[in-house]
Amino acid sequence: MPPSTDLATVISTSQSSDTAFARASALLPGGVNSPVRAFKGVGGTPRFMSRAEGAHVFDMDGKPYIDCVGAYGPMVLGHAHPVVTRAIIEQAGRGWAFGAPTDAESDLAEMIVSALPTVEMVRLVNSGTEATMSCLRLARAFTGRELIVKFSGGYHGHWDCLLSEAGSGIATLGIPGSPGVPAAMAAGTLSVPYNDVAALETVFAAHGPQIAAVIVEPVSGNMGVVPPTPAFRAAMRALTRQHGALLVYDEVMTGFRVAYGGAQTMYGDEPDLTCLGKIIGGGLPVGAYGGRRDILKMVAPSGPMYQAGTLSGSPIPVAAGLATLRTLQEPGTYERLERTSARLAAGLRSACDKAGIPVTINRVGSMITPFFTTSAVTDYASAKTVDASRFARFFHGMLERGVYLPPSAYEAWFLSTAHDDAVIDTVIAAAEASIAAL
Ligand code: KE4
Repeated sequence: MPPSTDLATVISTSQSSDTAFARASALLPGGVNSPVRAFKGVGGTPRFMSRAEGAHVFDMDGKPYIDCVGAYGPMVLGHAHPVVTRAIIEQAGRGWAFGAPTDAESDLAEMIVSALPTVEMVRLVNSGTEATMSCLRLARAFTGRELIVKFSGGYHGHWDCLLSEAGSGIATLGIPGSPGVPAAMAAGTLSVPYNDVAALETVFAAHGPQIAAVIVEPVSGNMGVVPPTPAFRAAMRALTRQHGALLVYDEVMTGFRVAYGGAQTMYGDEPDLTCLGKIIGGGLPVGAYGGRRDILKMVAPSGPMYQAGTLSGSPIPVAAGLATLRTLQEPGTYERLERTSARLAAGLRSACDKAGIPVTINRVGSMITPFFTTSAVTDYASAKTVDASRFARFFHGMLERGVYLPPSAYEAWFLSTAHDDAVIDTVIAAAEASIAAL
């Protein structure tokens, strides 16, 4: 929902970014290469960034911002981390696209397999979208079935079958969520409310024998942060097993984020297949899908299910991913992320309480979303009760005070190991001032 006009008084501006945005808008659809970056959800001009280091990004004028976007997840070590930077530079000096396998790809695959016990074999690709698209093709190939179940508010990349919205009723086939998505592609996907066990049972009762897979964000981040209930997680595993469908955990966002072994390890869950991205490339383009060996063996060339990629497993993104995961293995990393993220959540809560602003703060590890609403937020319908205009004013107040948030009320904030106590204190102070001015 576009922000109301009273935002005009609070939207901050930057001359350089205004000029850059005007230029970009003539060359790139919406002036950006990914829609969320265009500030449509909050109004105003996106800040064009020029460099980043640690917990900070810097716009074209050199103005620093504490970064709570983290490139939407990958930058869990902060920007330009010296170990990752060195790995990228050293690999660049040895070449970066061979069209041939390298041993480093097995190193990264081995780290993923070691971190996630349910992943016995993995295929590297170039993005989260490629990971989920390929993973669901594999699920369909392995089961010989076609229906996919996803959850409203869940985002798994922009593949046609996943740009499908709920039809008129719970068990009705999906309808296109975007122009250009063929009705037939959307119809193969059923959308169910997140955390709704009864709705999931209804879908399986109606379509069980035709369902190839359930794909879920094991902690939702794309409607804002919404954790799963234990009953919801148990029902997904029980119903897929009972009906011979596969359970796919889309951990593109949560993998190596909420825990080194992702949400599945944190919760003790056992999905059949897992999708990864973001952190496993350290901010360079890497995605992956993996899981049970008996399923992965179907992927070409070991099996008949085709999937390929010119730059899959490229040496520089793989080097960045390896350096990132190795650094994340340092003792105390996730305890530190937990502590600083909890401090930020408490600071946001206290600022809203002081100002008498209703807020629901959902947090899992270093993924946080403050929802300006009076209700609990457990699914997409409750997430949509937020006051988006109030969020937009808060967003611009924070931007003006040097804190860069995701420009949408329905995104997760991502903290990094570079967000130390002093940085968190600055974010809290900016939030107190911005919330008091709402
Ligand atoms: P990419 O194709 O953007 O690498 O990954 C798609 C994807 C798949 N699965 C999950 C759970 C995801 O969160 C994503 C991408 N996340 C968004 C953040 N809301 C990326 C930001 C953007 O689209 O610019």
